[in-house]
Parts: sequence; C-alpha cells; structure tokens
Amino acid sequence: MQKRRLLGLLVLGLLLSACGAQGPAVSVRDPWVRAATMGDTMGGGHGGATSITTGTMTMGDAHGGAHGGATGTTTATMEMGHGGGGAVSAAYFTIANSSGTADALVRAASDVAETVELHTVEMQNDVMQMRPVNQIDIPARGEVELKPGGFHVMLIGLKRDLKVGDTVNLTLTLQNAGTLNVAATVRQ
Ligand SMILES: [Cu+2]
Repeated sequence: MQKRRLLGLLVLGLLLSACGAQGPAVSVRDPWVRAATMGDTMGGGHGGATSITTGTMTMGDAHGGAHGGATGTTTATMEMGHGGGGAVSAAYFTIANSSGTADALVRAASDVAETVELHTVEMQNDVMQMRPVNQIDIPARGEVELKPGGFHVMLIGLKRDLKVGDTVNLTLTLQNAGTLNVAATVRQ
C-alpha cells in the first residue's frame, strides 16, 4: 500500500514536471491596441497627436496635473520626430513568465506599422516622456503589465486604420522563450 502510494506520487511528479517543461514559459494576456486612424491628409500628424493625447490624459490623471500631462504631450510628439506625420498607436498586454528563469521582451514586430519599438514612459524635468528601451524585463515566475502611462509597444507609421474590433498581429521575441505570436484586439 505504502509503496503503491509512493509510486503514484512519483508518477504524478513526473507528469507535472513534464507539463511544466512543455508548456509555454511565457504567455500573454489581454493584448489590445489603441484605435487610430491614418487621417485623410498626409503630413498633418493629427492622428498621431490624438493617439498620444489619449494616453497622456491617463498619465495626467494619475499625476493629478493636467498641465504636466499637456506639456508632456507636446514634448513626446516632438521627441518622436517622425517628421512625416505618420499615425502612431500602441499595443498593451500583460506578459507572464512561468519559468524559474528571468526573461525579457527584446523585440516586437507587426505588419500594421512601419516601425515597432519598445517604449517606456517616465518623468523628466516634470514632463512625462516616452523613450525607447532595449528590453522589458520579466522576472522569474512573475509578470509585467504593459499599459497606458507605462511600458508599451509603440506602433509607428501605421499602414492602415486601426478600427475598434480589428485584430492586429504582433510577433514578440523573448530573450529565452523564443517567439510568440499574439492577436491583439483594437479598442478605443
Ligand atoms: Cu511610445
């Protein structure tokens, strides 16, 4: 009886560890992309400004200073330096790492934008600014939330309108876990 129970536990343990090894170490929850339109004129940059303003309002709220937020919008837009007035948007999701080893999101790609960058938002001289980062670290058995006002995947130079309900395909490259394909839903 005792032996059988031990054997059962051993088999169960093996099964569990096998599952752990086979399951994806990194997974993405609730991926979404902010709706954006390319606009009907070139060089206006209006679409881009609108997208950024929406994100900044959230930041402004969080900091209780609408003025700082508004300044940040201007700076962020200028710092983007796209020049061509291409529309921008951003993708957000929670990325979880079930493995015992730290991982990192090192690259993102999408066919809806000319350029895709990993960005963060931080306070510099009382102004909220976006800046590119080389990677977004995901701790072992932990997760990171990409959200407005924080880490995000920046979609620069949209090739098409992103309407609410559309799906945007993202390809995420992890330092350890390899490549992950994600279908993000466009939201307002
Ligand atoms: Cu950005």
